[in-house]
Amino acid sequence: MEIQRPRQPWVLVLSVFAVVCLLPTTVHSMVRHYKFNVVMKNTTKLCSSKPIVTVNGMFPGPTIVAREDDTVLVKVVNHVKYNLSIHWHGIRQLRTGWADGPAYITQCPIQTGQSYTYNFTLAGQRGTLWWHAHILWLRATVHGAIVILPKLGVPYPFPQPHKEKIIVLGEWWKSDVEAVINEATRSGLAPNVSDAHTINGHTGPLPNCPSQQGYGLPVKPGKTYMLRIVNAALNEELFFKIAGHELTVVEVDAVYTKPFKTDTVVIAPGQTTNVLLTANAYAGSNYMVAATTYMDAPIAFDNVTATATLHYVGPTTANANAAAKTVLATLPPQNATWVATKFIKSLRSLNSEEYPARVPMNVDHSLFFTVGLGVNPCRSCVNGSRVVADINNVTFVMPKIALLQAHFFNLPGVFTDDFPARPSHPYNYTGTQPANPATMKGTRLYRLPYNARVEIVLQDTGMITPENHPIHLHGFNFFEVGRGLGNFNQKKDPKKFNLVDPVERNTVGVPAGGWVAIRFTADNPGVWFMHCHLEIHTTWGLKMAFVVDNGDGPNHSLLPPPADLPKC
Ligand SMILES: *[C@@H]1O[C@H](CO)[C@@H](O)[C@H](O)[C@H]1NC(C)=O
Ligand SMILES: *[C@@H]1O[C@H](CO)[C@@H](O)[C@H](O)[C@H]1NC(C)=O
Ligand SMILES: *[C@@H]1O[C@H](CO)[C@@H](O)[C@H](O)[C@H]1NC(C)=O
Ligand SMILES: *[C@@H]1O[C@H](CO)[C@@H](O)[C@H](O)[C@H]1NC(C)=O
Ligand SMILES: *[C@@H]1O[C@H](CO)[C@@H](O)[C@H](O)[C@H]1NC(C)=O
Ligand SMILES: *[C@@H]1O[C@H](CO)[C@@H](O)[C@H](O)[C@H]1NC(C)=O
Ligand SMILES: *[C@@H]1O[C@H](CO)[C@@H](O)[C@H](O)[C@H]1NC(C)=O
Ligand SMILES: *[C@@H]1O[C@H](CO)[C@@H](O)[C@H](O)[C@H]1NC(C)=O
Ligand SMILES: *[C@@H]1O[C@H](CO)[C@@H](O)[C@H](O)[C@H]1NC(C)=O
Ligand SMILES: *[C@@H]1O[C@H](CO)[C@@H](O)[C@H](O)[C@H]1NC(C)=O
Ligand SMILES: [Cu+2]
Repeated sequence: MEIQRPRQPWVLVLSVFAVVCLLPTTVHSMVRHYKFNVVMKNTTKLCSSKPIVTVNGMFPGPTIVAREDDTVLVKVVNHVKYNLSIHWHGIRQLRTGWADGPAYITQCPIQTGQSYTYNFTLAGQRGTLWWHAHILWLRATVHGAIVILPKLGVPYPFPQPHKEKIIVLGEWWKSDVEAVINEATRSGLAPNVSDAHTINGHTGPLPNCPSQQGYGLPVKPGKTYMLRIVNAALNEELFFKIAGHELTVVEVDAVYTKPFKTDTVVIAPGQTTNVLLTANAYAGSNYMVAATTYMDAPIAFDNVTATATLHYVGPTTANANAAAKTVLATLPPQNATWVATKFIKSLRSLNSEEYPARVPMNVDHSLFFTVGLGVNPCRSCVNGSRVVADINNVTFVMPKIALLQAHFFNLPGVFTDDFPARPSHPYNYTGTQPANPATMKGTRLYRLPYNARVEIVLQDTGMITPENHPIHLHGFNFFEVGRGLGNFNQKKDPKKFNLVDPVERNTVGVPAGGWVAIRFTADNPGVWFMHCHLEIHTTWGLKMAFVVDNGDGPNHSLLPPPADLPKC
């Protein structure tokens, strides 16, 4: 994914490098205009073709490239039969919640034939993020990377790489994805798992489709590259690996980390990871690049590995020839929890003078949220029951109009602000499960005053099965101050919290049968969604929202809605 041709003169769809060269050197922040035409596009993978929803006919979609402090305007025009909205995943959206994107949370959907211009400023962030549809299961094909370059003249806190490459990992179904989730919603059962994974839109050759080309990653001997990796898969955490090469992690979720070396990257849906790759292996071989599922619960998963090829190029090593031997990657087994744990425990904020970790030392709101599955009665479903998911036993019900509008205009009857701060009936979450796996329904929010310091312990439950849940919070970054297996212990565990250099991010994996503690400061007024980034769990109801009140004065208040905000 390097050079993509602009569809229209005013559509900036260039490579990272091209844009770097074109950036004017006199202006310090600029307004960047993009146009996203959402259109169907017939696409062939796994040797069969189907129409998919795309932005500008591309899969993955166009990359947004901007600098810290720039304002980004994206005009989204909906030419497809589905309702649509787009989320700018990880962008803080300070006071601009109207541009966040989750349908029925911060906006009504952009209906067929309509358009909406997302308007937001990139304040205090630099690194890789991504954008994706935030309605139905459209994000399977409606997604792309966001590259936020540092301010002009500000270097990376690591040696400048020779080149940068975007690596978007995805999941592909042979069937229409909306048919897959509709079928599951009707039956009350889990949806079909995907048929393949993709690396920048390519599966690589597969036994049942050997002609399928893989993505190619050309490198020059001795040079260092930065890979900006995005996990855009719907339901699967992934291991990412390049045979014969070590990777140095330098950033996650657009926050610099202390660099560390690894041979395997672990990345959950919603997360991004920047790594440095030095081309220092034998240049006469090709090397397999692989993305494969990490799943340590007894749940069906897509076991098809996506492959790409790293190959050396240059005056003395013109080995782009297919005859060169390919060194295969040794992949961890799907249930290699130890590989995931080692990777996750290595992540630390850089916490330098320039990039300090501003961890809240004290907490005003201490929340304990269980995350897990449940089963509710359903007359029309297979065997009369439906699998659901919940936070603190509440299966979230989507409202009919956007929560942010209801909040801003004080519309009654859309939501209540009584989301439980802790379970009403505590039990041994990772032990024997209660006989009744039912949940309750509600559109319940948790209210926070401006600047409240918040701690949330996210506790996985074993209801139906323990499982890893990548939890994503909109509107904020948070610090992962602690994690562990079993039940969180309020007396012992906080003593082990890292309040010095914990990793700062927007999506965190709650380990299967364990817990994670996060902290953030609620310095962004608005309504902010929090949900599992496994799309099936979100669909099943593993979601809630915070309503953060305005602070003092206009600078600490939500802006009024833009004139073209879609209506319900
Ligand atoms: C996709 O292909 C079908 C038939 O193969 C055709 O009818 C349809 O017009 C094509 N759609 C697009 C968007 O190209
Ligand atoms: C974008 O939002 C800012 C306020 O944050 C406003 O000043 C500006 O006019 C908006 N731009 C457009 C094109 O609507
Ligand atoms: C799901 O998988 C089953 C079994 O392979 C198949 O019969 C069904 O058509 C699939 N559903 C969709 C929507 O592809
Ligand atoms: C992947 O899963 C399918 C279906 O469960 C199974 O038939 C196949 O053997 C598995 N392949 C590998 C490589 O494990
Ligand atoms: C991982 O899965 C393999 C089978 O695929 C099984 O033999 C092994 O016990 C599992 N390991 C763990 C730690 O669950
Ligand atoms: C439905 O119930 C039947 C009979 O108890 C059982 O055999 C079957 O496995 C159940 N199906 C599912 C999907 O749970
Ligand atoms: C919770 O369940 C686990 C697993 O069965 C058990 O080891 C543990 O002792 C239980 N804890 C309590 C407080 O009962
Ligand atoms: C969850 O709520 C349902 C419905 O009110 C109730 O039946 C169930 O016992 C509750 N479960 C827990 C663990 O609180
Ligand atoms: C609001 O913020 C702007 C821009 O940062 C600043 O110029 C202005 O003084 C602030 N106003 C108040 C009342 O703090
Ligand atoms: C699209 O969104 C509008 C506004 O919420 C809603 O009235 C309509 O039913 C939706 N259309 C579909 C097909 O879901
Ligand atoms: Cu989940």
